[in-house]
Amino acid sequence: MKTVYVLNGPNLNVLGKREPAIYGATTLASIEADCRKTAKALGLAAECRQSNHEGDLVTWIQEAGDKAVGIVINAGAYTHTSIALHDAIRAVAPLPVVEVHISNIHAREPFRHISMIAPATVGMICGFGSLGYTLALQALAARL
Ligand code: CA2
Repeated sequence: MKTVYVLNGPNLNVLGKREPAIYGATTLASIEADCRKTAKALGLAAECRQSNHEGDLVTWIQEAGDKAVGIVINAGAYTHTSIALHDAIRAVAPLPVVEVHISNIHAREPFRHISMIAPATVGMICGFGSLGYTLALQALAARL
């Protein structure tokens, strides 16, 4: 079975427990279960991981370069700051990477309008809540 890595960054482990007005009431565990189900329906296996540490995400992107056919990533706030994640994604090219955000980052504070990783990805899905992960997996599967 071909594997897709679904990576989530800092604070996404508290989804569904804080700020439901912005991020919804769905927990990360529920999103990950949905990802596994969606991936299976697409003939893929989802390997889901979350970390609050930038280096873990870099390591997992590198690992996906060897073990996966693509990556779905919500890098959380590192989206807006991390050249290390940008470089890691570039380093696994041509592995396709789809960026996801639960909220519409372009409709929020100016500091969220810039994604450091966007130029290294296939594309971004944002503003559709937890559905974004399903859409990202579908986009990745279509690309493969
Ligand atoms: O909209 C998204 O998915 C974000 O990647 C979520 C990040 C934020 O920094 C990005 O700008 C957009 C935040 C992760 C979740 O943080 C929470 C904070 C409080 C309660 C629940 C989640």
